[in-house]
Amino acid sequence: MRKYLLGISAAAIAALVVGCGSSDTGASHQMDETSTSAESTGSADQAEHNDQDIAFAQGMIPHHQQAIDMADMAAEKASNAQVKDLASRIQAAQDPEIQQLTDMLEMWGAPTEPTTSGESDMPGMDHGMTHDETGSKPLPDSPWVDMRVMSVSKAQDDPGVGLRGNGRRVLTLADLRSDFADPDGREPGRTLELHLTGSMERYAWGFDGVPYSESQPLRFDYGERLRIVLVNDTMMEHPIHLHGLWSDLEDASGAFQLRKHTISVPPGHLRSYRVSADALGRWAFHCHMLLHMELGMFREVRVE
Ligand SMILES: [Cu+2]
Repeated sequence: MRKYLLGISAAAIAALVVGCGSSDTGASHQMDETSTSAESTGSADQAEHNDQDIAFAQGMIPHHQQAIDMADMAAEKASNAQVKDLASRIQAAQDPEIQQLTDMLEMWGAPTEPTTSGESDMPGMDHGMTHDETGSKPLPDSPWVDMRVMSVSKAQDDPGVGLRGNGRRVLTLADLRSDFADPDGREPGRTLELHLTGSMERYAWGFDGVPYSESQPLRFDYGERLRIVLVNDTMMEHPIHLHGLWSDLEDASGAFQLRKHTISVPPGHLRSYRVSADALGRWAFHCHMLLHMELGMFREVRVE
């Protein structure tokens, strides 16, 4: 499972690099924080961890447990020999993973189950934004959502899995700042909070638990300045690209930081940015991991 996730994030990096070209005009292509690469060190950074490591490990234990439960059921009730064989291999593979996750959490002195407070006291939450999004928007009960993030981080300075504490200086989002002030200057008139959601079992993706096939366009009023808040409820990073309009990323205090095409949201993180709806038309708004886009993480934005 871990391998699988890491494999996908390598694909994400490739997608980000490919994703730099866009229909917008006059943009300098911002280097994304995750496109920096370095080799992972072996055991040196095993003890090093952050909130997201803990959230990942805590979240994966029930995931593996569920796989074992399913495999138990198949071993008992299935009739196909291939299914039975697969089930027994899944049982064998998941147990050591649960043990490994539990060991890691114990080493970090963290509980094996997540604390359920929506507002956490973790360092990532201390920055407090000027607006009051909580990252806990209620979503419809949907087969397209198999997890919700328990504590949202706004941190921008985490190099990411495999790049922490390895002796290299890694460029992160926190290092990037436009050398101009907010080109629009107006305070956003409203906030649109969208959750990046998915189901690992179905390998299906969407915004707010709704795949594109079942979605309605997001409507922006021509000329308005609005804030988009993205909360990543999944275990994968999603680089989200709004075509036709700029994405003016805000820093942790809610101030203008950086003009971008694509806002990448790591697992369990929140990013907020301002958009001026200054181009009439129908625009694509999607994850730039094209497989995620194809499998639902896509919306139409209408400026009208
Ligand atoms: Cu994605």
